[in-house]
Amino acid sequence: MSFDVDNIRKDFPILQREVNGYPLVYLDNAATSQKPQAVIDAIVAYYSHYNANIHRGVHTLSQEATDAYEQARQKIQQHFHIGKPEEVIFTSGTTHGINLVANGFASLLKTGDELLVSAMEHHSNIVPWQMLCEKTGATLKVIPMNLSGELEMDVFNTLLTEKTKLVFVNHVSNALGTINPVEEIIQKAHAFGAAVLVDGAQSCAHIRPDLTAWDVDFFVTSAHKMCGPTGVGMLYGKKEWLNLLPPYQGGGEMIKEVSFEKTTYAELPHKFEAGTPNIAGGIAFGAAIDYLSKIGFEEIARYENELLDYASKQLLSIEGLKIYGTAENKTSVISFNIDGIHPYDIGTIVDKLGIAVRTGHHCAQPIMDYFKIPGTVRASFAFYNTREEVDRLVAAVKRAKNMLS
Ligand code: 7TS
Repeated sequence: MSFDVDNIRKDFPILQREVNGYPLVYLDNAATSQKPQAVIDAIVAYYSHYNANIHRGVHTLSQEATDAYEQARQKIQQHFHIGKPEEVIFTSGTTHGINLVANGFASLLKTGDELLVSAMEHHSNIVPWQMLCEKTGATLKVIPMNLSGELEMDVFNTLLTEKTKLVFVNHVSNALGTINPVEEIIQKAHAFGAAVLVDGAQSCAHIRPDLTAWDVDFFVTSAHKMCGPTGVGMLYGKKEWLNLLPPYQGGGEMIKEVSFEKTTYAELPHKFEAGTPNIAGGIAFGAAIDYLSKIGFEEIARYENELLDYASKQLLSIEGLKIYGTAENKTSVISFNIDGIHPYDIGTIVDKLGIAVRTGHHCAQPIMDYFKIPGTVRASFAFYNTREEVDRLVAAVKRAKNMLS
């Protein structure tokens, strides 16, 4: 299928709407992507035709719902190149997946152990590990970055020691767009016997990773970043790790047998899936993967890279505008500020012109501290955005600058 953005846009009902009297320009895709009709239809079909709880009923509806949910697990398995379906754990999203792993490591760490985190993480890949360090006496060390927003890999090499037990890093930074060299990080960490968790929340809409080839220990992501619904995501863990970690939550579905004297836990993946899950969400996650796969991740990357180049050049033509995150390898995220103007003021004015961007620290305060700024304006592009929308953004930012300076 050749890439036809006008046709693709027809798949997204929300792109037809107006905001403040202007056609919507949605450039907050890093916060959450918009949903194609196929994903919306999958949710409606579940609730309209086969709504039932899964894994527990002999009745037809329950079997249909279970089949659809398990098919979605298989789609996720195939999409991310995962060896076994039971290595795919449904979660409520990236944050849930990271907390599950961090909680599991509480019984495996001791004082003196070291954990490495990158300088460009979302708070959800920092705070759970800080909580883990408080519980266990382990120490958190930071892999620094340079002014382009690239990790300092030579410092990473010196931080890695026999004491390093875990390394966690995002595949793509939500605030800078940097694509991190995760395969190199995994290889080097493994040489010291450390496990690696990759946060794929920001990469999943742009890159199809091969988790088996990476040999990564854990990978987490959220469906809503890749055209799926909110409230559902996935954790991949190597089977040996998932068997070693204790359950995160206790309840129905995650047990083999329960008595007041002793409870035994279910096999993977159910050991980590206590309670009734987001069934419609899981099924629609599968529909989102089908939808993106039909367009093709190579086509998506090619188109978004062109859009990124064009938008970067156009924005840099505005005097006083500075882009944060200029890594050679980056996705279609542009964080910027204009001299002397608060990002919030720019965001508010462009919204009046129908353009959605995010402003602030983007839940990545250490990055803002590094650049000594309170926040940025962030325009994050998806494959359904257009050059005309970039032009609308640039014109709106110019107007905001004139009004505010
Ligand atoms: N990790 C990264 C790299 C993220 O970008 C986000 C969300 C998360 C984790 C958390 O994902 P959740 O689905 O569990 O909430 N990032 C953003 C953002 O950039 N703007 O809004 C949410």
